[in-house]
Amino acid sequence: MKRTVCLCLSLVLFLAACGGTTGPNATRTESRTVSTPPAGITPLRDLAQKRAIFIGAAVDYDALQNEPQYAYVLGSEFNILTPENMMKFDATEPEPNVFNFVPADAIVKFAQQHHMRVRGHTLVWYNALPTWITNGTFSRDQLIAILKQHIMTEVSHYRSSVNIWDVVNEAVADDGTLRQSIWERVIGPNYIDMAFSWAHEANPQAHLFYNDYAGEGLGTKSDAIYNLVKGMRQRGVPIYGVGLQMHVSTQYYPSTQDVITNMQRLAALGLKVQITEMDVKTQDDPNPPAQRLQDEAQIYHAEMSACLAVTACEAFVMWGFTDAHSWIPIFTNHADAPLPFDTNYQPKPAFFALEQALKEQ
Ligand code: 9MR
Repeated sequence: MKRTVCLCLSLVLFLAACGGTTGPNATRTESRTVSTPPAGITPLRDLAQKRAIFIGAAVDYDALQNEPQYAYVLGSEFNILTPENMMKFDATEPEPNVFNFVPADAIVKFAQQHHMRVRGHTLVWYNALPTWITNGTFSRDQLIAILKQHIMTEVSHYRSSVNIWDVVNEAVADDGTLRQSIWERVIGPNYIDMAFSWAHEANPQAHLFYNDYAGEGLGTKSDAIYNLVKGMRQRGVPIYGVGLQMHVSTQYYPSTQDVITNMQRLAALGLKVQITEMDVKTQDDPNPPAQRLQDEAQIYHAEMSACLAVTACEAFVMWGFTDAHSWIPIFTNHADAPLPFDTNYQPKPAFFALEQALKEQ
């Protein structure tokens, strides 16, 4: 890591010596091309700290292992991270009662070395399940025992290192009904309350979140999520907050005001909120590429501004940080540029929009 930093600094100095810059803005952009953050530019994490929020990204384990620049930018710019896949059920309990925390431990160690918080993601989801679960034929009591043991083991393993958990992920369907899943079908709707109770039992200090997408602004799904967590609060379930994923596109995104209104009604229930998985799909934008990046930047600015406007919004986390590593091109089978750094780790307009929003009072 030290070598990378030295190399980057030398390149910055070399560029400066070559007179490769022509003004204050150019200096900033040129410097950013070779390294982030160059001397004199405030990292996003420092700007975020001044505004009393965390800023972060989901972490691709392979990229973290294999790309020094990935690790360097992640550790320099952000103060919270989410393992993108390595804490999911299929990764952590691939066989019954056989747990594997090796990759996730490496990510947590990186976070500790860089003074970053960790969002544990995720304990109960309908997706990313091992085949022994999806192909199994378990009774209700058996599945309850399996889920309890999974949650207790994982949360206990990270008791001293992870104090934010997405306990239940995406339990609400797009029409606002409870999503059909193995958990809902075999255990019934109260699998959600049970999961939160077990996570709380394993780590009473942990901040426990319900996390979902397409419920950031106002509408049917947002109402359903609100009603779900309101019920949980009324039943005394140990829920601490709601994760608003914020997978949006330049063609559809919730307005700043709708997100603020939604965050405020959740806060009125005594809950915190975090933006947990933001990215902006640009592939359907009919505008030329340069305009797409401006559209994207404006949306990052809008959603960061919403978080900053609501005291209960604690964190702004993106689903990655570089276009070199995003789930969207893989999922859509189409090139895209959804994140604030490009594939060469250069900051895009979206990066500067986040920087600007964090600086605006
Ligand atoms: O980005 C993740 C991708 O690499 C995985 O294949 C997928 C299934 O585990 O999950 C993706 O992350 C999802 C997250 O865990 C929950 N919200 C939606 C994310 C994007 O699909």
